[in-house]
Amino acid sequence: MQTLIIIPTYNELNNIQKIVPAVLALDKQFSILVVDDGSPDGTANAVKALQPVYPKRLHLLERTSKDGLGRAYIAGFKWALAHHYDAIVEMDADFSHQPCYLPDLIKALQNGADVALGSRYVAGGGTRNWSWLRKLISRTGSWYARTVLGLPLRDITSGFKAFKRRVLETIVLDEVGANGFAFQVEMNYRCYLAGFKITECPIIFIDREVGESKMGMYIIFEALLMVLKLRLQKKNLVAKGNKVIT
Ligand SMILES: Nc1nc2c(ncn2[C@@H]2O[C@H](COP(=O)(O)OP(=O)(O)OP(=O)(O)O)[C@@H](O)[C@H]2O)c(=O)[nH]1
Ligand SMILES: [Mg+2]
Repeated sequence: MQTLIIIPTYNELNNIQKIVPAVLALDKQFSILVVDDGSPDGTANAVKALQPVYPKRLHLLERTSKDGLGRAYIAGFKWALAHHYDAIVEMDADFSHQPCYLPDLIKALQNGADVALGSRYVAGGGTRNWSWLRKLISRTGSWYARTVLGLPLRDITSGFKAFKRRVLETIVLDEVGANGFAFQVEMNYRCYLAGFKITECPIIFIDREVGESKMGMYIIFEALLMVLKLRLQKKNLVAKGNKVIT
């Protein structure tokens, strides 16, 4: 499967220089799109410097200012659909999402899943070096979203996931409203309501070692409200999301 791994970045200079080689060494069919929001630390320039090493396999989408993870991914998805990729992957730059799990996600798609979710909360999955507070926020968030939305998934906020192309062709990308933490929840909900098969693959999630976190209270509040909003919009989403799946 020709696979595009989308890595959104904001001030990830040190991480991007390491994650690009680690990902591209795994499989000749893997390419990367870095979506950078004008990182002041020069992340985009580091990508440009690496591009000649990986002809046609390392791409860069530059946006002018920090506009949130969700918007960066939507821009990346549109770029992917304008090119010929069979699978599109979401992945953080900070090595919380270990490249070694990428083949598992792709294998899950080949075995029939439409969406393969890197999951901390299924057998074999877990977290390393996370503070009790991050664990609590993540577990509670997953429970809250699962309960309110009735989603049969364990790790609803995971940002390490692979989509078959047709999934992103079906979801109305311009209508995805969430931007922070809730973006992952909203994408899962839209995929579920559209009838796509979502499979969870175990991953061990490692806390970032380098660079600064972009998590904040605003992102948590947005997530709490967004889940309620999605639940209220359910009828509308079902009507719009359920295009005929071939
Ligand atoms: N393009 C873009 N990338 C972003 C933005 N916010 C975060 N990112 C990137 O999205 C990925 C996830 O962000 P993180 O800061 O790691 O968020 P997190 O994993 O919830 O929190 P920590 O790992 O604790 O820092 C990283 O690769 C970030 O550089 C943004 O506004 N624009
Ligand atoms: Mg992170």
